[in-house]
Amino acid sequence: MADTFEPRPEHHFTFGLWTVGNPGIDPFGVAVREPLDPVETVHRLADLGAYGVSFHDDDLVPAGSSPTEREAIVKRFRAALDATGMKVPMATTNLFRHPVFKEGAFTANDPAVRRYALAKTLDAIDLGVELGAEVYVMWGGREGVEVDAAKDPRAALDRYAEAVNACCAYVRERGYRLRFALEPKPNEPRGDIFLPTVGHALGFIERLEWPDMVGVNPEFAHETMSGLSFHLGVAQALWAGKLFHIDLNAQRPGKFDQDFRFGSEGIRDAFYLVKLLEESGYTGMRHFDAHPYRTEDASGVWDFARGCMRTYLILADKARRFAADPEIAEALAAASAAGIHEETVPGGATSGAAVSALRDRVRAEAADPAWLHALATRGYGMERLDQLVNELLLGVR
Ligand code: GLT
Ligand code: MN
Ligand code: MN
Repeated sequence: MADTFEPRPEHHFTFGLWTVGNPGIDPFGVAVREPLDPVETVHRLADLGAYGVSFHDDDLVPAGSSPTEREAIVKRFRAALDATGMKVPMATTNLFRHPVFKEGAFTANDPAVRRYALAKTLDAIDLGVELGAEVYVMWGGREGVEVDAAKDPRAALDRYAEAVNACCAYVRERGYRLRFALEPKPNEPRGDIFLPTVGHALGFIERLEWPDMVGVNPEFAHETMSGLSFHLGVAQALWAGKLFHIDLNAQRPGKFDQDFRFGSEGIRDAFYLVKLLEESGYTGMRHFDAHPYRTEDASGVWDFARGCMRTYLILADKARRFAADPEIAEALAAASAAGIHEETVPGGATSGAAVSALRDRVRAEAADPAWLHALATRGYGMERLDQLVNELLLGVR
């Protein structure tokens, strides 16, 4: 049944083939669902109103396929894309499943493993670009350590940077229109992973050869695992002009990487995130990197996919209501929320003279104890504001 929250291609919702295709394997149990044919995935997601799909090289072309098999697979997949109008905005490499990557891929101690990882990535870049990808995600799940004695972490970062530089050099040489997005994660499957948070990744990018070609792909679950605010991490990525892609899902802090349906946990965090994305003018994909509960059969998989997209649209609607709500506007005024947009140093913080003039002015004002007392004792009305947001989210306003 159609309603206001019906997903449509212009909403730019995308799913990894590995998400709806997740068979429900966990460290304690075997698969509970049959593998999904990527062509069926494209059709089902198109029917649900998605914009496109993403994939790891091996999700589409199983490892060990011959060139003829690859060609047949790509042809059949492209036919599904053409028939549905679905796009492939992002692609990535599986550098974590094969045992060869058990000690790392781009940061493995053994140069032969690193070279294999790089060659596999270049092949996967060709495949992604062939199908239209403009963003290439790098999630370094195996780039990490359990035994600190065995790896020089500074050299590992050199090798990591070298691998990203090599991929950029290849893309430039080929003339591809492709940008890279590094995906941070603190741990799992490795004990500790390099580039554990958005902040670490942003710092790393600035040391690369072509920093403009590289941004981030933050994931809700991963920042939340670190006990961090996803909303603030994404805000900083936007501020730095580095939000090239995003992985939406749900996660409770302090747990394994749950990758639940978007909005199923942390609904307030999800709300502030959607509000941020919608208000920032972010034009990229709203990509779901989540998977259905292990309890689900084939039909539950599509309930899951539909739920991710509907929750996003519902929260986008809540964000519009937030902006239009007069009582919320009053509470925001009481909190001086607009004040954050005013320059601290009128005329610009880069002028030493303006900074000194400001100091002199403030000194004079602060000499009056009443002035400081008024600032110190004022209220911000945030209890009221926060409750208004709760009531908005709970559907009573
Ligand atoms: C894997 C991981 C995700 C990454 C995918 C891209 S693979 O499912 O858990 O967070 O985004 O490599
Ligand atoms: Mn995850
Ligand atoms: Mn992810």
